[in-house]
Amino acid sequence: MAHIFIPKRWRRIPEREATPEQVYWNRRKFLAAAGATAAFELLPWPLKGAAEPLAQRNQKYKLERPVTAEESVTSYNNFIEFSDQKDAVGQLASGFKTDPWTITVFGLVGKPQTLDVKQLIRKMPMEERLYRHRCVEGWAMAVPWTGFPLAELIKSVQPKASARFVRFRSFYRPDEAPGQRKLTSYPWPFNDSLTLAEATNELAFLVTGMYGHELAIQNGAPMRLVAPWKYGFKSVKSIVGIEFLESLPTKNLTYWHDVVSHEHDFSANVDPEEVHPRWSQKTEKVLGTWQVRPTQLYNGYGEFVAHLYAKR
Ligand SMILES: Nc1nc2c(c(=O)[nH]1)N[C@H]1C(S)=C(S)[C@@H](COP(=O)(O)O)O[C@H]1N2
Ligand SMILES: [Mo]
Repeated sequence: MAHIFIPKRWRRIPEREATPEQVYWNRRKFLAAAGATAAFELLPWPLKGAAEPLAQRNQKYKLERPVTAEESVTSYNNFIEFSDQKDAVGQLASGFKTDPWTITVFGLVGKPQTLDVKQLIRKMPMEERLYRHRCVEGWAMAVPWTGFPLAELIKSVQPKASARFVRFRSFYRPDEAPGQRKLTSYPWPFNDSLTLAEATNELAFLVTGMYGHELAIQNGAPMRLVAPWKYGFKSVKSIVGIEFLESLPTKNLTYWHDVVSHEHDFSANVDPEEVHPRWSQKTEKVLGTWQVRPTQLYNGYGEFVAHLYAKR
């Protein structure tokens, strides 16, 4: 049997205090189920360094299609801070430092703060969800993301009554991100926003892992938003700022809206009937297999979000 190494710090303090509740219970479950076969797995994430905490899959969010091969999800990326060539992003992002990483929460909140991502992960209730993802360009995928509900973070910073929008901001590090040096006409940094009602919807997920391990840099490490009922560009990667606002700003509101405002409205909900000037949204192609499927209104998440919109 593997030797179990327990760091001194963990021996001195009671287990309940030493680990966040979630990790504690997951560890108990793991111990009961597997015995102490993989001692490494028993340590909470920050001590392991690489792997995610033992997040349970939330069975509420179901797919009607197979999970996309991870290899496809990490080799075909929109992340223009690095490149506007999807197959070049992975390589160009590979040396990008995502640790240490802090996220500043500011604007109309009772508790503005700067959070260390690793500490945040230990505090939040981590879970795995299988979500569909649909890019406005017409490709789609299905991914097991690990993360926690955005609503949990929002609750903890106590938005003021006047807060109505939440804006997410990505990094600006042109020395390390070649796209930010080359694509100079774009409105850096990458921003996108949700209404507070959308942001506190149960589907809005802050993601720190995929396929049972840490998030790949090209997919938005160390933490990204995933709003699966909206076109992918709303799901800001590598977030450094979360701002609570009373009204919509006219600039840096939403990245693709700023760039091509006639093509994208603010809400950017997946909609097969959307009239896109350059292509139809009626169908989508599945990454990897390139199978063609009908696009679903709200990307199939109407039961969770349709009430937010008067339209249909
Ligand atoms: N910071 C940042 N976030 C971003 C983007 C980007 O270029 N920069 N692209 C968006 C777009 S258009 C899509 S479709 C998704 C792609 O996510 P994926 O590479 O994990 O599939 O990320 C979104 N988030
Ligand atoms: Mo996209």
